[in-house]
Amino acid sequence: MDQPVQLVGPDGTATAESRYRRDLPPETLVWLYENLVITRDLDVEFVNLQRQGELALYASCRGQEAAQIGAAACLRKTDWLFPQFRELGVFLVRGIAPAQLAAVWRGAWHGGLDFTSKCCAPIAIPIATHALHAVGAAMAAQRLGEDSLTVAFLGDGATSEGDSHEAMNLAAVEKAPCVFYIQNNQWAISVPASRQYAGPTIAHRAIGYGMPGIRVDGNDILACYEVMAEAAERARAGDGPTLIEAVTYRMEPHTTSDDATRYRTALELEEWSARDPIARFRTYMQQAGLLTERLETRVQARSARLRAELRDSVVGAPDPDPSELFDHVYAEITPLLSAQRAQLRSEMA
Ligand SMILES: Cc1ncc(C[n+]2csc(CCOP(=O)(O)OP(=O)(O)O)c2C)c(N)n1
Ligand SMILES: [Mg+2]
Repeated sequence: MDQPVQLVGPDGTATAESRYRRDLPPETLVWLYENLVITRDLDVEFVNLQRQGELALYASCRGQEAAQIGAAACLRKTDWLFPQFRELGVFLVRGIAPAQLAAVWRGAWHGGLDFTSKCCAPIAIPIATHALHAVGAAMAAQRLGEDSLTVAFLGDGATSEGDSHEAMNLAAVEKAPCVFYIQNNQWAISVPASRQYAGPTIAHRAIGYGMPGIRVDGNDILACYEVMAEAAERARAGDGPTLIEAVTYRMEPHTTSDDATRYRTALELEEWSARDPIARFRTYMQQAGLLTERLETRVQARSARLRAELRDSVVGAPDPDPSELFDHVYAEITPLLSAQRAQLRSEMA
C-alpha cells in the first residue's frame, strides 16, 4: 500500500508494474495528452486573469493535471462528480466551459449553474462538506437501481475534517458506489501533509473504514486512469467504495492570495518539477511514436481558441450586482433575507 501504483516512471518510460497494465488505444492516449496540455494552458490563463483584476481569486491545479484528467477520463458522463475547488482538469474533461468556471471565480451568481447539467456538483469551498453529498448521491443511485457511481474529490487537508470520516464510514457500511479520490498535493495552504495523519499514508485509513485503499502516483496519468477505472468497476458491480490517494504536488501557491515562499523551499519545488506529469507523458508519447507535429499544432490551436474564449467571457463583463446574492438562496426569498437585501442596498446607496 505504501508504494504508489506507477505505470510510467518520471523519465517517461514504462515501469514493471503489471497488475494495472493495459494497452489503451492510441486515440485515448492522444486525447489524454491533449487534455493535459490544454488544462495547463488554461490554468495559466486563469492565473493571469486574476492578476489583471478580472477574477476575485483562483486556485491553480498546476502539477495535478494528470491526477485530475486520468481520474475523470475513465468515468461515464452520468457518474456524478463532487469536486473540491482545484479541479480544472476534471471540469474540462466533463465538458464544463471555462467561462462557467470563470463566472465562479469572478463571484457571479450564475457561476456553477452549468455544472449540474453535466452531472458535476458546484465547487465546494467549505472543506469536505461535499464528501457527504457524494455519499448521499451514491446511496440514491443504489436505491434507484442505477449503475452509476459518485466521486468525491478531496485534498489531503480535507481528510482531517470530520465530514470526511463520516462520509467514508457511512459509504463503507452502506456499500455505497462512491470513490473517495484524495489528491495528496503535500499541502493544505501552509500545513504540510505530514501534519494531517500519523499513520503511514492516507490510503491506510481505508483499512479502518473497511474498504480498499490504493496509493497511486498522481503524476502518472495512466496509473491514475487505471486505478480509478478499477474502483469504478467495483462500485458499479455493487462492491462498494474505494479510497484512492493520488500522490502529487501543488506547484503554485494555495490560491492567488497566498505567498508559498513563506512556508516551503525552492528545493522542494525543484524536486517536484523533475516529476512533472506533462513532461513525463510527453516523453512516453514520443517513445510510442504518437507525438506528431500535426498533433502538437492541433493542440496549440485548440488551446489558443479556448484561452481566447475564456478571456472574452470575462474581460469587460459587467460586475455582478452584490444584491443578487440573495435572489437564489431559496425559490422564494424569506423575510429575513429580504430585510438583509434591503439593508445592503441602502448601504451601497
Ligand atoms: C471547513 C473549512 N475550513 C477551513 C477552510 C479554509 N481552507 C480553504 S482551503 C484549505 C486547505 C485545503 O487543503 P486540501 O484539502 O489539501 O486541498 P488543496 O487546497 O491542497 O487542494 C483550508 C483549510 C475552508 N474553506 N473550509
Ligand atoms: Mg492539499
